[in-house]
Amino acid sequence: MAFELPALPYAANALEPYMSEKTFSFHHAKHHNTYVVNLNNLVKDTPMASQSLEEIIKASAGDASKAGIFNNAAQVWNHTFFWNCMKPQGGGKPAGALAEAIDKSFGSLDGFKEQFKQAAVTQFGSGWAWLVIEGGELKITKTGNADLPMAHGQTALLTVDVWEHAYYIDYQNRRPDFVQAFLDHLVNWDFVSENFKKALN
Ligand code: MN3
Repeated sequence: MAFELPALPYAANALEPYMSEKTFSFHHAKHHNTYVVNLNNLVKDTPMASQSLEEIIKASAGDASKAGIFNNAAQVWNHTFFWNCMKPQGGGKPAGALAEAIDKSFGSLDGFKEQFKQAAVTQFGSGWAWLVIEGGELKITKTGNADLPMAHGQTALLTVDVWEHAYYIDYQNRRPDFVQAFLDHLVNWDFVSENFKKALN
């Protein structure tokens, strides 16, 4: 069964003006779709064709002979996760146990935002910034290219894509402005909270 490009969890113009329909027309319909097409071509007629996306990612991580498979599988996962990390009228504040954990780990929500933004801005070249949980502790990390927390024994709670294709149409070279808008107006804290609860169970 081939992998399919998942539909966006909102309309392609729903995150305007912070992320434009034009950005989605490339980022979802072209970039994300290309990773899906490439992955299907790479695993076709191999034992991996019957594996889940997560199984493929874990089986190919760190294996140089499977770098193409890892890169495309991880990018399929990363983008689907990223779309779900955002919602219209997002941003605001987390609630409940997640809010308490963020305060404990980063001092405050503002402290978290500052450190997350710093990770996103200092990721040299293409990659991702993450809020992860590892051994019960919240951590902020960054990864290059397609790399992701799953390959490092961590569970992803939140991510932002800092490849130039994620922001160039709307922000040109201003990655810090993009990350700030993501934090202030786009983050879907309900999704992050669900991920947090699942990771603790
Ligand atoms: Mn991308």
